[in-house]
Amino acid sequence: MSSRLVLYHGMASTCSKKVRLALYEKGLSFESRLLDLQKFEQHDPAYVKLNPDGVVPTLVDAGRPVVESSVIIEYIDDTFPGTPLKPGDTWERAQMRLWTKFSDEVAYKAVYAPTWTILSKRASASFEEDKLRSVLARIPTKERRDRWETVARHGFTDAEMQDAFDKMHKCLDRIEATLAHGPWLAGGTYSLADIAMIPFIDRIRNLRPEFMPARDYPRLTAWEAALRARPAFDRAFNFRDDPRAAELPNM
Ligand SMILES: N[C@@H](CCC(=O)N[C@@H](CS)C(=O)NCC(=O)O)C(=O)O
Repeated sequence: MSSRLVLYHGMASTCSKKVRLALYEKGLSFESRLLDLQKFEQHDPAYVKLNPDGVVPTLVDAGRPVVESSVIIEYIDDTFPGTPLKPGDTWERAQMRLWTKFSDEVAYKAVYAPTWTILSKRASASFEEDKLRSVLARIPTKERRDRWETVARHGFTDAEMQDAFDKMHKCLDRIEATLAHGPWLAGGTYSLADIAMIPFIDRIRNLRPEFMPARDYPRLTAWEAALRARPAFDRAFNFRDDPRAAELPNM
């Protein structure tokens, strides 16, 4: 039987982990369509019809696509029963939305360049001049085309990498400060704020563990441990519900 929900996602993709975590927290099952981002499957014209930016994730609910990870996780919570993932208190809900916004605007940029510097090695066979031109031609937005060209031709500059590292510190410091009023990012309730930020903190831990010693970040360390202990975390981050999962890198 085909599932009402179909998720197009990437194995290592932080934005996809946000969405998988929300789905599993709600106890939802979905049909998985894992895309190989280093083989540019996200630029397939059929997929671009669902996601005009040619990026993952996209959640399709009964034939209707929803894009943008922060929008998708709120859609999931609004649409399906189960544990609410938004605080009942409206001030806390506003804090939650500031975190989902921050995850898109700052946390994403903290990990993008360092992550792609590592993952793009798998894509390098496509970076020879003749192949590269056809890869770039299929990318639907100028922003992404420019980014892929940067990755393929010379990599990110030292200034771009430094900017990413500065943003990593900003994420860690802001979480540590906020959790003084925890135990969760929006306050008393586990919410989409935690779901939106943990994939980026997990990625910073993979890339730069020395940035986050427990002695400097005791509250963040406890928060991260509490999140990792939730059953949905393992399912979302060590995703196995697709035969393709074993073939793809997970950072
Ligand atoms: N703001 C978007 C960002 C989506 C995004 O950049 N996804 C990355 C993976 S985390 C991607 O598909 N990259 C492939 C590419 O740029 O070609 C969201 O949150 O959904």
